[in-house]
Amino acid sequence: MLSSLLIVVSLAALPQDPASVGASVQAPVAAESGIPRITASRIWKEAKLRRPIQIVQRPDSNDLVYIAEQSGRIVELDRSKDAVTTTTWLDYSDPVNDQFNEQGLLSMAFHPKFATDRRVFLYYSADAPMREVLASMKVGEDGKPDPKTATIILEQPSFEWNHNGGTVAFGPDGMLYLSFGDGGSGNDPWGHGQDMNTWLAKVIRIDVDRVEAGQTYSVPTDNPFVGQAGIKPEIWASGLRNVWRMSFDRSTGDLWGGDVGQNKWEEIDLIRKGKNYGWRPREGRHATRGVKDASDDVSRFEEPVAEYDHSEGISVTGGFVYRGSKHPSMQGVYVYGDYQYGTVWGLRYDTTANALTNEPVRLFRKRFCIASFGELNDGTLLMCCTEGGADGPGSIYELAPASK
Ligand SMILES: [Ca+2]
Repeated sequence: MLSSLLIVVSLAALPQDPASVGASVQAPVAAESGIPRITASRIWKEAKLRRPIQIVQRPDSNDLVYIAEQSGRIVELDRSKDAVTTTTWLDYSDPVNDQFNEQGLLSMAFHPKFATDRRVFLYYSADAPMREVLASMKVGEDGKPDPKTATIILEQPSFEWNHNGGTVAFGPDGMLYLSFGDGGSGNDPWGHGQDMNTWLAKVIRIDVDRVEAGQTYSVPTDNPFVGQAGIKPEIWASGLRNVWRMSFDRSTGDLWGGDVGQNKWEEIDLIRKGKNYGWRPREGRHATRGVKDASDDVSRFEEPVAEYDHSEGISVTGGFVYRGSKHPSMQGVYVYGDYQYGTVWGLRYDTTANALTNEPVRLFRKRFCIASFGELNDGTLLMCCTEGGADGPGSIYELAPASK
């Protein structure tokens, strides 16, 4: 214990090596250390934002940051100068339908090899008919996405305005992962959670690089249900009610998600190959009482890493594991929050032993809606919010240990 603590102390004292900035840093983790007091500081006040729902950094530039707004606009923020500048990078508000609270441009991701594959991937709601769309667009010579190159990769019909997921993210395996909600309404009336013949209430995994002529993606042969009758082969994990945000731990490759609960329990899950996360027989670590498929049989289902009840929050926003080098005390802390209550927690989890190293700690609570957390290339953790409630102006915060 003492030796690992010493490592952390000595790392903290070292000046930051400029060569390591932007690289994936894997500093030793002091697993037995506690969760530091983490706070949020407003940054980039110059950026005029409206309902920001995601912050993404371009893989090939540490200066350019992209903020997706629910309306379908993406803002490019250049932080190379003292005063950041913002421009509209893409206005896709025509194809995007953001009529209701859980519709709109919901997620974006750059191709992980963006230096050579100039595609950006968008996940959004569309109308007439109501559906969710995963599309790609090529970024042109002018540095902006060209809507003329828009290619629809897949579409999922929507029945209700709510529970549309969703995050699009690339794994360390180069595959595209996408989370779908259960199709909406309440209490999963269609039973999508446990229906393996739909993408709804699932995380899917597809390959957008190895694509046959006439197709827009392929199914990786090592997906867990390939070749099984009555099961969509794209499915990676099931029984997920509405994973609004998920992210990969850049050090371990683990996929973390926050699954939004129904009436009682919000949960944090480690989303693993072929696992069933229990919705709707279970909500959090609890049987969904009063329904015919309620289950106490936890052997069938993957239990959450953490949960909280509706006295503490009502809509979980999954976050990121901190892997930057700037704040050694935050190394390995998974930070997440509640959209509606503005509460932020941190925990540590040993993904090999499958056990919490540190129970969730409440870090702070603010009076705003936490739409997303974001991770810059150097591991810096950000948070994007709407101030003073869902219709307030957008803002960006940086998370860091509180100064003494
Ligand atoms: Ca669950």
